[in-house]
Amino acid sequence: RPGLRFALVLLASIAVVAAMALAPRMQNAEAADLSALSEFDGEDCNVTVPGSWASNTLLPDPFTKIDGTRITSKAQWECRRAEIKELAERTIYGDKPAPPDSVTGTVTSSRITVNVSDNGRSASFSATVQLPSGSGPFPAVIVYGGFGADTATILATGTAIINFDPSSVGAEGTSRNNKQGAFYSIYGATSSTGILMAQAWGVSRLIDVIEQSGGSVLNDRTGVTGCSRYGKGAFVAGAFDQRVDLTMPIESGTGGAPALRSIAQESGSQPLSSAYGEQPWLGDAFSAYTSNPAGLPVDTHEMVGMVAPRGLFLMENPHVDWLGARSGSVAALAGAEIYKALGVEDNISYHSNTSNGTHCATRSEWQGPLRQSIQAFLHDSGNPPGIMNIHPNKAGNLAQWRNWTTPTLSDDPGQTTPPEETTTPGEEPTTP
Ligand code: MCU
Repeated sequence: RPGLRFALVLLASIAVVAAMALAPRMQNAEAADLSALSEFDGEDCNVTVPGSWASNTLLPDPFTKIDGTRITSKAQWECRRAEIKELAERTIYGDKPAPPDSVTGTVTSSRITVNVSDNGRSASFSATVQLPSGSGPFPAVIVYGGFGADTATILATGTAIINFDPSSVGAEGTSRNNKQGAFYSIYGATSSTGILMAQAWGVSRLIDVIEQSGGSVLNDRTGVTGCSRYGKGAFVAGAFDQRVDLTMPIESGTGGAPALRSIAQESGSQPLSSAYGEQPWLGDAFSAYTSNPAGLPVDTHEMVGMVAPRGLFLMENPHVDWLGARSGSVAALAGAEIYKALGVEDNISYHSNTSNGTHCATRSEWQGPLRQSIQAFLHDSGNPPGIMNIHPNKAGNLAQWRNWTTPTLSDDPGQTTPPEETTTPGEEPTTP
């Protein structure tokens, strides 16, 4: 039956050709899918930081790359995010080292232990676990510090709590040249990385151990929250680890979510120099910007954007001026433009429309959106709240803070690697 054989060969060839044609598209589809696979997906992005950059009294355009061109596709956000990460580490928070040589540990129903080695040094820390009722494995929310987070509501959603003492990884109360905690045991007491980033590194190592545990107690869905100084920490942890599915900073104030340029102009808010001096929260390099936030190449709306497309629920207190809630709304509104451009507008929520002015109080107004966020991002159930509920007394005006527009980003890759131009060094390009 040569006719049949010919038909089969023809069909097979069509299949092969079709597969070859589809292959790059499938890769592009993966690139366009911005969901997190690792702590940081932009490792291959080749970021070159310039020696200097223009001063800008407005919030920098999140969509303009270091080379001055604007991104045009959603897939390009990954490498733009890598630029933002690098610039933010250099100027605001200090460096977050690449994943360590070795991380081991255990997850039980009451405790997570973490042992880390990197560059020949090692350190350990642990966190306690509280399980909800029901049978696991459960998603978990890492709660920084011991106050301000509504742990009862979190547990009631069938979500575990990991009580994280951030001082075990990056301690408060030290001088900048004698920083303490597990991070500094490995990277040195004079590391220029601030304690917020050190603590964020600790969160990443907890997630490493949860991932390795294979879902015996906890599954791989993780959120992070905390109030006040611990809200600053939660914000940084969520921005700098793409495995965090839901980031929920509460009343984080200066050094947390509020836009730094706006803080400098918001009356009564904690001044940049105060936040820099009170604790080694920010990196040592931030000293150059406490009186000159316009000199920063990035601002916190771009850390908000680093969290995108993942879940983010920012909570703020409009009754205590020190907390800079107006600047918090500025960062949320500007950051929400990044969520919009990526087509995931509902994945960011903001709420400052509270009645009780007590700092870090448990607030009934936050219960509903908290529950809904956890259900959506940690249990794959229902839709996120997608709210921007800003207290009128502390409502920032985005138009006053930007001179850029929000692009419509395509689903196509903005830049493709030209296929025929690969040559081995020393060889002439071959014509096919
Ligand atoms: C909002 O976070 C801080 C604030 O930055 C400090 O100036 C103040 O002393 O404490 C706040 C806090 O953590 O309160 C619990």
